[in-house]
Amino acid sequence: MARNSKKTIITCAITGAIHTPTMSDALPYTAEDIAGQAIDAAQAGASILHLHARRPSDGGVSIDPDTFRAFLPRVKQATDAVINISTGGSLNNTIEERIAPALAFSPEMCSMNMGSMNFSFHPLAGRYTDWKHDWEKDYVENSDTYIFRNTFADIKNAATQLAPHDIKFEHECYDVGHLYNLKFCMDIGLFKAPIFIQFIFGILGGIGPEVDNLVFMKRTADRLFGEDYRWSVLGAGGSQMQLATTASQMGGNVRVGLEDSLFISRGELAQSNAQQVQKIRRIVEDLGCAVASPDEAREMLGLKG
Ligand code: KMH
Ligand code: ZN
Repeated sequence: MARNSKKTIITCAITGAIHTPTMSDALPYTAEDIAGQAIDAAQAGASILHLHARRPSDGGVSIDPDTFRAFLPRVKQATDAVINISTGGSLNNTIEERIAPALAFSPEMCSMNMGSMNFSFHPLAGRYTDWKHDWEKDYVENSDTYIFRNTFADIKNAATQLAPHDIKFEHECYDVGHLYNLKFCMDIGLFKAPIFIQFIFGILGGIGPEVDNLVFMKRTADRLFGEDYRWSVLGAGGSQMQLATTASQMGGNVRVGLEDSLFISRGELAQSNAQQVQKIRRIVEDLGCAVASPDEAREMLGLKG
């Protein structure tokens, strides 16, 4: 399969671990709402559903497999979308805790974060709203609580435990150095080609959301991985639709969803995940590309099915 397939895979990341329900009424956190929005997103054209779980009581992040169990069967029963379970957890979970849901459900895909970093919701991502938060003060004074730990030992530990499950990883690369980390991990035998890379832009602590940076990440990945990789783009906050559009025109795949941005356009909160999927689907198709079905995505990425 050619790397730059004409079909575009849309991933939808339904709720994540960063945004809070106080920021948008649309952010799902009960099992019912996560399932409902995931099903709607799949019906709108998302062939991969990237899933986190949350506590139904207050919307906080949960890595308890039981909270996934509360919505996964419903999603699987109602759609044939590829299930992608996050191993990101929250910033204070250990890697053991973070991989527990993927080990419990052995999905077709799960995330694999490729480096340690300061990880903050970018202040600019909220520039269109009146959210009350002193981002700068918080991030500086509480820096220690914003460290996203993904050491080589963590990556090796996760990769080794997940290997028997034949799960395709969504390699989360937040900066160009993470591509070199990934290459190193391949060289020492942790991951086998073809790999699937999610280029991530606009997280404070990672590379910024400029098109130049997308071209740079892509060119670097071409150099490091040649024909051995497939790729997708995630722009956080206000960069979501612009970078997804650019990626689709460059032959890549796209990720949208309320995990990555709460907006549908400048100053306007999205009503749902499906609304974002509909928008990027319309753009991709208007610009002459076709959207991949779940089975086409399975074939393009070489999933276990
Ligand atoms: N929250 C995104 C920027 C994960 O779930 O492992 C990256 C992500 C990580 O989706
Ligand atoms: Zn995620």
